Amino acid sequence: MAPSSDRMVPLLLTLLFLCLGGEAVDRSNFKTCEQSSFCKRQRELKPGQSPYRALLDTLELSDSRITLQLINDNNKVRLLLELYRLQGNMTRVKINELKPIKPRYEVPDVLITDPPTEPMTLVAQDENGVVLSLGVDEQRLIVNARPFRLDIVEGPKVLVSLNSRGLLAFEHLRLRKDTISHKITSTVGSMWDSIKSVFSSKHDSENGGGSENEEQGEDEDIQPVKEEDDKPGMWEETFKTHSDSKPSGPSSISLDFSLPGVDNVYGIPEHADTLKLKSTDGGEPYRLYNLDVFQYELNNLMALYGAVPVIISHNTERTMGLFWLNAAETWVDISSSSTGNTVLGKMMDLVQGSNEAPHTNIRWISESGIIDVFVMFGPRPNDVFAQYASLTGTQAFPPLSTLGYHQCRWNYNDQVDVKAVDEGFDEYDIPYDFIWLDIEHTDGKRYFTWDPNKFAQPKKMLQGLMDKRRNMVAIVDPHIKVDSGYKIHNDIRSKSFYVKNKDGGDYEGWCWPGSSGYPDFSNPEMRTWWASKFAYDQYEGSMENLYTWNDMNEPSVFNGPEVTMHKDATHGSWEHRDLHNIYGLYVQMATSEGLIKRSGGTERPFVLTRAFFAGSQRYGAVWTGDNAAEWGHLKVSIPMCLSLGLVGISFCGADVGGFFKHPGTELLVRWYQAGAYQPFFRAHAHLDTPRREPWLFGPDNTALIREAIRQRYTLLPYWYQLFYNAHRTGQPVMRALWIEFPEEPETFAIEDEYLLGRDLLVHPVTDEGAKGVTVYFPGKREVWYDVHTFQKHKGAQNLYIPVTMSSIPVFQRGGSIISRKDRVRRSSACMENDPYTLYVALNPQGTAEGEIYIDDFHTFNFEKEKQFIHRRLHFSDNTLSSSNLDPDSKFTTAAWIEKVIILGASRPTSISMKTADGTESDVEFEFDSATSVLTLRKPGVNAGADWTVLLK
Ligand code: NBV
Repeated sequence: MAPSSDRMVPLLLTLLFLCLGGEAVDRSNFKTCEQSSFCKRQRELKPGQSPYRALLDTLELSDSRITLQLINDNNKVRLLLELYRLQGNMTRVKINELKPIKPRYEVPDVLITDPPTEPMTLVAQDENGVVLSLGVDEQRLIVNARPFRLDIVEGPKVLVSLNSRGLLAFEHLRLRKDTISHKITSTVGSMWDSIKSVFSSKHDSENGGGSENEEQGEDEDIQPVKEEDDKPGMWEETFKTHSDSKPSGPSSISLDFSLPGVDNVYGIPEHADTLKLKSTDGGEPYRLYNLDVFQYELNNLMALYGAVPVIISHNTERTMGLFWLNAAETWVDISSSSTGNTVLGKMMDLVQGSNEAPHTNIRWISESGIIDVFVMFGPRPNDVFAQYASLTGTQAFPPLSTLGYHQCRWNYNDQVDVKAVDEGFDEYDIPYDFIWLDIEHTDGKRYFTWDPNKFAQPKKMLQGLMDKRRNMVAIVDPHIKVDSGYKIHNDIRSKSFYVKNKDGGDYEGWCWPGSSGYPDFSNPEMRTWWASKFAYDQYEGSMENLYTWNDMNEPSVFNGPEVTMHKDATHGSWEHRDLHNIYGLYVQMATSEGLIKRSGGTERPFVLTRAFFAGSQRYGAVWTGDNAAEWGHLKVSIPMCLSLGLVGISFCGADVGGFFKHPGTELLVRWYQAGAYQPFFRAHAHLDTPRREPWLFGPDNTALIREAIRQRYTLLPYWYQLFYNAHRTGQPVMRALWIEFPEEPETFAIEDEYLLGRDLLVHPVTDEGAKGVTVYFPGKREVWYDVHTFQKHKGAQNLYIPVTMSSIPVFQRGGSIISRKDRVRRSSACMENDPYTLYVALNPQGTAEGEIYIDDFHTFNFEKEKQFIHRRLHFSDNTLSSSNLDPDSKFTTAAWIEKVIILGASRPTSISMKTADGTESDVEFEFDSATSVLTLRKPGVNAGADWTVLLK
């Protein structure tokens, strides 16, 4: 039988991709800064020539907000500067046109609340500037009038300067030349006039009427078109065969930030590059523009699937953050140097009293929108995480099962295949929690449906998994097949929920189903409708143990410019250009709301997304997309996930084994070993690769993979506790070493090892043929215990640790207590009530401290009803005790403590256990003097109870 056209389309598209893509990324599909006209225009501006001046007589100071007009002395266009002091040691700086001819996009839905403000007071003012007190730690904000410049100082130190290099540039909205010449007579002209007058009066009243002084009178709102309006790409831009009609003309914005004393900056994922950001001097800037990059390359600054416009700066004294809230295409230039020879640089040197100090300059450039930037002053790393979390929220607390192992490939062929793979895990005694279905499970790439032949009884399949306490994830992509026989499409079309093209029709592009529409996820009504489609009676064949994967949500448009949506497509009154980088967030947001709703608000959702933005942490997990089965890709998964963790997105992982190509067994085993210690642990593979289930590589390799996965399962209590902590505080689960050792410069560039929480140091083996790894043990006063051999290593040194194929170098910090479940079963749910083992690793002072967190592992009751157990475990003076961290919490568990293992102990004569009711009993123990390990057997207390163990 000839393949149906439904099946031919993806086949052809895959072939096309393979032919076009070849072996590595085709860079010519993606713009360089030079090819992106606004980036080019902005980068041509030279530092030290700022045309902006602050009009001090326009200063208005209310308790919590300061406004001040800025004027561009070249074209007389005015900007409105707004300053806010935010609670929690942050400052917000907004700059917009004073009177734009139409509103400019301000990113909604990212901030979780209107950030609470604090008062600022005027300290001094003269004709050169203004000094304001920010209320804390002698922090002051200094506005320099000519040229405009903002410095935030603390005591004698400059923390950050804005526009100190004079690169503030605001391309004001303007009318096209030909529109202006016909303004009086044409309908378009009068339409513009009415839009303009409605908007100006609204804006005037919001901004206290503005100032009517000489430079920008009423009739000057529409500027005569000058030379500067005619630069290439301002009114139309062509890239390859695509043209961008730019209905609003030029609209880009830029601002520079100087960070004296700083030479380490991190963040702005997603790039397949180093953790510590590099200088872009003489090269390409970092690009933030969510794109589906086929076969992405390592070590370059090209954009990838997601974008979080946050930079974290760090030196031994202070950690700070800059959050540039803009969802348009953005480029970031970074240069690190001493202040140099410019006049401004010399001034800065004077303020700092040195010209030797390191210095980092950061420049953000975005295509449209406004300048809205949050400066987070730390000063410690955890303060910055708390500050950013107060703005954009924290990591969604995932169901425990999602922290287990996930088995995926493109594709599991049919129900029989799923069953066989599921049984394989039992046969080979390997635990797993989720099996995944990729796009081929659908009826012709119509999401929310099942292939009628291959997946004829989805409920039967899901029930089979449920009986084994396992789960499934099925893909739901956001491109919708244009097909009048497909209800989802018909509904979206009839409700006019699709993104529109520039001419007002439904935007159509090519994706897996062939011709596809793209729902406008920026529309809240559309999102509510989408969410309703996950109801059990809407999504046929779905059950409670079916969760969702959103792929291709950059969005990917095979025949679009740079494989994405045309920028002049529209979302209501906004262009796609304005909100491109937040589209993917909205897709995951709507999907996760759907999963919550289908359970009546009780169950925690799980949604994996490929595209993301600031705030995406609130909606689920992220993975690093289509990597390859190469050692370099295994290595880069660490800095990629560390960078995401720094900006709030903790639930991160890379395709274990590599998506493209087929890994050798050594690479595959090493990848499992590394993946078992990364937050999202999923194996995945391309359609064209040979099968890779863990038992296909011979018994020795199966055993190694089994052991790696089992290690993951034993540590689930710790992972769960770390995610609970991330959910409450914004602190990353997977942490760069410098976060915990901020005063130790040796840690600042380390990216081949990391910490899980505070207490587990992980250095996966990521080199082919490795016989050892060099581990940096941080902390002068720390000791670290090998979790497998219990060997103790002193901190603040590099040590060569020999490895074999079974080694996963992991070390527990002395001074910590980690809870594990050492009896591994089929899936995490099967281990729910299993007993805990406490690993107490003593520091040189003979003390240790940790936590244990338990709840029902899947509902929101922990939040709504305080149904949880959260206890502090503490060891000092030979006494180990468990005490309640939250007296209002209520939950009971059947799980008990079956063992306590104390590392770095000495031999006691006896051990007794005292419970809350006063009963005391002896505890059996063993002491190994060779390793100094003391093992307490069956202390026999409930994991939720108060108790004390006394070593005599
Ligand atoms: O849905 C197919 C794949 C998926 O397996 C992969 O994980 C995604 O990143 N998808 C991309 C589309 C095609 C990739 C060539």
